[in-house]
Amino acid sequence: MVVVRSDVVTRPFGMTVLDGPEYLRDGVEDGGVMVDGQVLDHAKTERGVPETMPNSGSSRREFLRGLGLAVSALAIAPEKLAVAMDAPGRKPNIVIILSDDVGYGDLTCYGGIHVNTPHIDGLAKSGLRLTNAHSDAATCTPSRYAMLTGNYAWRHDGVQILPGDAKSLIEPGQTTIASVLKSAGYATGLVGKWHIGLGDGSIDWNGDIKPGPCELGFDDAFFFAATADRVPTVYIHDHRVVNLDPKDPIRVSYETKIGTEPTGREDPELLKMKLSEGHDGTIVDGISRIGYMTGGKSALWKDETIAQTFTNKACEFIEEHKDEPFLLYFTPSDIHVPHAPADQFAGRSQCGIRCDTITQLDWCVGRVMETLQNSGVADNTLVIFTSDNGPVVNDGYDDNSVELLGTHKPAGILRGGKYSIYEGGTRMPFITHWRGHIEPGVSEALISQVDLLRSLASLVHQPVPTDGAPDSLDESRVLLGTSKNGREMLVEEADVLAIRTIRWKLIDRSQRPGAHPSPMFKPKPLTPQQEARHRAIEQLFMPGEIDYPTAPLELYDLIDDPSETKNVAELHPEIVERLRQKLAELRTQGHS
Ligand code: NG6
Ligand code: CA
Repeated sequence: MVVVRSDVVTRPFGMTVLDGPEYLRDGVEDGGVMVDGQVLDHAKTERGVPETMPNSGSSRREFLRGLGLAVSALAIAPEKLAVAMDAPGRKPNIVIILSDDVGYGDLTCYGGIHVNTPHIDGLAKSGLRLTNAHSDAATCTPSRYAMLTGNYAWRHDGVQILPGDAKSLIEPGQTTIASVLKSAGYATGLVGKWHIGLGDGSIDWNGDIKPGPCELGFDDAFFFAATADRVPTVYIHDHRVVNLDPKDPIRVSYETKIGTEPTGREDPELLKMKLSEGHDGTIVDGISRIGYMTGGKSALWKDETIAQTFTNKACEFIEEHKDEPFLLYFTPSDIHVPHAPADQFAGRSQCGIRCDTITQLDWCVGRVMETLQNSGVADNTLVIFTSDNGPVVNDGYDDNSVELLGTHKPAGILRGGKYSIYEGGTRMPFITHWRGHIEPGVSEALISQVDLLRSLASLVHQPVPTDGAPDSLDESRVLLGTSKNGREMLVEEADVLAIRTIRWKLIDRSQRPGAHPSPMFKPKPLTPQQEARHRAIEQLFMPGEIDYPTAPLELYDLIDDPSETKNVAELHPEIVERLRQKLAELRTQGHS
C-alpha cells in the first residue's frame, strides 16, 4: 500500500496513485492506495489505469512506476532551510551531474527493471525525484547550451549538434551558470564532455584553444571537445591538449581525410566495433569516428578509461576545493556511443553493452558521492543529477545493443527518444539531493533545465546580469522541494518546436529552430533520413501501433494519454490556437 496526501501531490496525470520503487513505499504490500486517509484499490482510483498501456505493452505496475508518483510529507521545516542557507560561510557547494543520452526509463528509480543503478537510486531515495523535468532539446548541443546559459537554444541559428572543431557557441561575457557562481565567490570546475564549441572559428589544437570553458566562467576545465564518437579524441585541460607531444602535432578536419591514419570507410577490417551509420572517419583504437584527425598519438584517449579518468578528475576537484564553496559541472560521456565500458562493467548487465554503460555511469555517481562524504562536505552540497536528451539504442554503431535490449524500456512509457519531439526526447530523469535540506520525495512540478541558472543564482543570493538568462525562471523552491508549483509552460526542440503545459503539448511542425521570426519564413520539411531516425527509435521503444503524424499540428493530452498516442488537435481547436499564439509570442518577445 502507498500513502498519498492529496494536499502534497499535484495531479498532472490525473491520479495520485503510486506504486513506485521500494523505498517510496510504506512497507505494506497489499497493492492498495491510500489517498487522504482512505484506502482505495487501483480500480477505484480517480481515473483508473488500464491493465496494459496503449502501445507500450507495459503492465499497470510498470506504468505506475514510470509515472513515479510518490510522495512523503515534508519533514524539514522551510524555516530551517532558510536559516541553513543564510548562515554566514555556509554557501552550499553545487554539483551538477549531466549524463549523456540517459532516458527517462533507464534508471531503476524511474522504473527501469533490467538496469542496476544503486547509487543514483540512493540519490533519489534520500533526495527529490522530479518526474516532469525537461531538457531544452532532444540533442546534446542545444540542450547543454540552454542549461548553461538559461537561454532557449532554438532562438539562435546554428545551435545544433556540432562537429568537434566548431567555434564556441557561447560568447565570452555571456552569462552562464559558471560565470554567475564565480561572481558569487565559487570555485568553478568543468569535468567531462563539452560539445558547445571552442575557439573563434579556427582552432590550433597544438596551441592555446580558446575561447572555451575557461572564458565562460570555469576556473578549471578538464574535458573533451565534442563527443566520444567525434575527433579529436583527446582530453583538454583548460586551454591545452593533455599529453601532446609537440613533435607529433594534431590536425583535425570534418571536410576531407587528412593524414595516413586508417578510416572506417577504407579499412573496416581494422574495426573492433562495426559502424551502422556515419562514423566512417578516422579509426582511433579500433573505433572509427565522425571526422578525421592525424597526429597526437601520445594524447589519444582510451575509450574504456574515459569514465574513470573523468571521475578521478571530478573527485580531485572536490578534494581540492572542499574548503571553499564550489560548483562542479560534471558531464560524464556515458551513456553516449561508442559504448566501451571498462572491463569491470562489460557484460555485467542484463540488457547488453548499452546497459553496461549505465552501470558504469552509476559507479561514477557513487564515486562522486563517496568523495563528497570523505571530504566532509556531503551535508553542504546540493547534487543535481540529470541527462541531456532522451535515449537511443543504435546511434551509429552495431554493438548488439538493440538485439540485447530485451524488455528494457529506455524511455519508460514515453513516446520517442533522442532526436524526438515527443516526451521521450526531452523528459529527463532529474534528481536533487541535499541531505538535511531536501526532504526525500517525488515532485511532479514542470520545470526546464533552462531554469537551473536563475534557480542556482537565487539559492546563493547572486544577482543575474540584466541581459542574461532570458528564458530561465527561478524554480529554486521546486528544486529544494518546498514548492510543488513549477512552470506553467515550456518550449522544447527536436528539429521542430513544441510547447507544453502541465496538461497539453502542442507540436507545431511549422516552427523550426533558428533566429527567423519573419512571417515569410518557410520551414524545410525534415529530410527522409531525419524522419527515418525518428521512426526507428519510436518503433524500437513502442513497437506496433504508432500513428505517424501527417498534420502540421499535433495536440496531446498528457493526463489522459502520457504516451502521446492520440492527436486530439481537431477536438480542441481553441487550445491549439492558444498554444500556437503563445509559442509565436515567446519567439517574438525574445524571452520567457
Ligand atoms: C549524430 C550521430 C550520433 C551522435 C549524435 C550526437 C551519426 C549517424 N549520428 O549525428 O552518433 O553522435 O550525432 O549526439 O553520425 S549528442 O548526444 O551529442 O547530441
Ligand atoms: Ca546527448
